[in-house]
Amino acid sequence: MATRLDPLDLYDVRSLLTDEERLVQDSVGRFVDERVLPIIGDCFDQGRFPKELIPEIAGLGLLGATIPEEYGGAGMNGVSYGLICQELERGDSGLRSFASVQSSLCMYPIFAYGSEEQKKHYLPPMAAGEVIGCFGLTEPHGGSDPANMKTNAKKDGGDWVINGAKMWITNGNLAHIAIVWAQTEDGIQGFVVPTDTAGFKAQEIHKKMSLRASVTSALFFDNVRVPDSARLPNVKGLKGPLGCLTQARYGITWGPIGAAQACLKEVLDYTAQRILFGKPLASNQAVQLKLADMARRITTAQLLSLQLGRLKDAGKMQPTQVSLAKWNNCRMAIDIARQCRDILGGAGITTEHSAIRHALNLESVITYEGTETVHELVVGRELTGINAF
Ligand code: TGC
Ligand code: FAD
Repeated sequence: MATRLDPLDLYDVRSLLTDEERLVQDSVGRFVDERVLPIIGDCFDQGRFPKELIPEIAGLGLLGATIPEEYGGAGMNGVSYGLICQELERGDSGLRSFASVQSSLCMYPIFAYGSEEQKKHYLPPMAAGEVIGCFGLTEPHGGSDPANMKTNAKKDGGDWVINGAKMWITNGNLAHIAIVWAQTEDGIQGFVVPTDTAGFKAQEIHKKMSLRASVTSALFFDNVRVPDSARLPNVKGLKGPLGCLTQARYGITWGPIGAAQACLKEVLDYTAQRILFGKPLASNQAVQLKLADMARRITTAQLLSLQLGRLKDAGKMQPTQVSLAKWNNCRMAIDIARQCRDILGGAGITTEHSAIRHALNLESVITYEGTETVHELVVGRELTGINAF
C-alpha cells in the first residue's frame, strides 16, 4: 500500500514551500502547540486576550513580518506571512486577529503611507510588541460602506481636530496608537493618534459570543487634537484604508485554513475512538463522506492561498482575487467547524474541544474585513463590470 497521505495536507502543499517558508511554519506551529493550545480554551471561556504572549509573538518576528528589517520588521515574503496567519489561527482566530491588525492594518499603513519620521519612530517598537496599534475604519452606522464615514478631521492652524466614533475595533483597549480614518476637506485621510491624547476614549465591547480571546472596542473622538505630523502624508481617499484591507484580507485567506485543520484533526482522532453501534464512528459511510468533503475543501483553500501568495510576492495580486479567496476560505472553515461540532455530539458544545470555539470565532472572521456578501459582490462586479453595491 502507498504511504498514507497527511490528512491535513492531502496534496503535499508543504512541498511547494521553500525551506525558509517551512522553517517559519514550523517555528510558529511549535509556539502554537506549546504556548497557545494549553491556555486558549480557558482564555476564550474567560473572555481574555492572552497578552502575556505578546513578547514571544514579537520575538518570533510575527509582528510586521513583511516589513523590511531596517524598520524592525522580519523582511519575510507574503507566503511566510500567510503561513504565520494559518498557524496562529490553528490556535485561535483572536491571536491571528491581533497579529493581522498590528501587521497589516497598523504597521503597513505607516510603512506604505507614512513619512520617514513616522516609519522610524513607530515601526521598530511596533515590531517589538512595545507599541500596539488598532485600526479605526468601521463606524456604528454601517461598516460595509466606509465611504460614508462621519468621523471627520478639521484643520485648525497647524493641527487637526478629530470628532466621531468607530465601532468593533480589534485591540482598541490594548492599543497605544490608533490608525484613524477620517473625512477631511480633501477626502478620507489617515492619522496616527496616540491613545492617551485628550478627548480619545476606548470602551471595551462585552457580551461577545465570538472572538472572546480578543479585545474589541468602540472608539470615541471628542475634539481630539493632533499635529499635522500625525497625518499619513502619502495617501488620500478610500484607497488608503482599502489598500490596508487588501493586505489583511490576504492574511485572512490563510488563517481559516488553520482553524479548519484544527477541527478536522480533532474529529479524526475522536471518530477513530468513539464506538457507537459496536464500531468506530469513523467507519460509517456518512461520517467518512463528511470527513472527505472537509479534506477536499481544505485542500482547495490551501492551493488558493498559496497561489494568491505567489501572485502577491510577484507583485501581481489583485483585490478581486483576494476577495474570492477570503470568501471561499472563510466559508470553507465555518462550514467545517460547524460540522465538526456536530460530529462531536454533546462533547462538541464545550471548549474542552476546539470546534465550537473555532465555529464561533469564524462568525466574526466571515463578517469582518468585508462580509461574505461584500466579497461576493466584488467578484460579481469584476465578472459583469456592473457595480451592484
Ligand atoms: P471603489 O470605488 O471600488 O474604490 C475606491 C478606491 O479604492 C481602490 N480600491 C482598492 N485599493 C486597494 N485595495 C482594495 N481592495 C481596493 N478596492 C478598491 C479603488 O481602485 C479606488 O481607487 P481610486 O484611485 O480610483 O480612488 O470603492 P467602493 O466604494 O466601490 O468599495 C465598495 C466596497 C464595498 C468594496 C468597499 O467599501 C469595502 O470593501 N467595504 C467593506 C469594508 C470593510 O471590509 N471593512 C473592514 C474594516 S477593518 C476590519 O474589519 C478589521 S478586522 C481585523 C481583525 O481583527 O483581524
Ligand atoms: P453592515 O455593513 O451593517 O452589514 C449588515 C449586513 O448587510 C451584512 O450581512 C452585509 O453583508 C449586508 N450587506 C451590506 N451591504 C450589502 C449590499 N450592498 N447588498 C446586500 N447585502 C449587504 N472594523 C475596523 O475598522 N477595525 C477593526 O479592527 C475591526 N475589528 C472587528 C472585530 C470584530 C470581532 C468584528 C465583529 C468586526 C470588526 N470590525 C472592525 C468591523 C467589521 O469590519 C464590520 O463588522 C464589517 O465590515 C461589517 O460592517 P457592519 O458590522 O456595520 O455590518
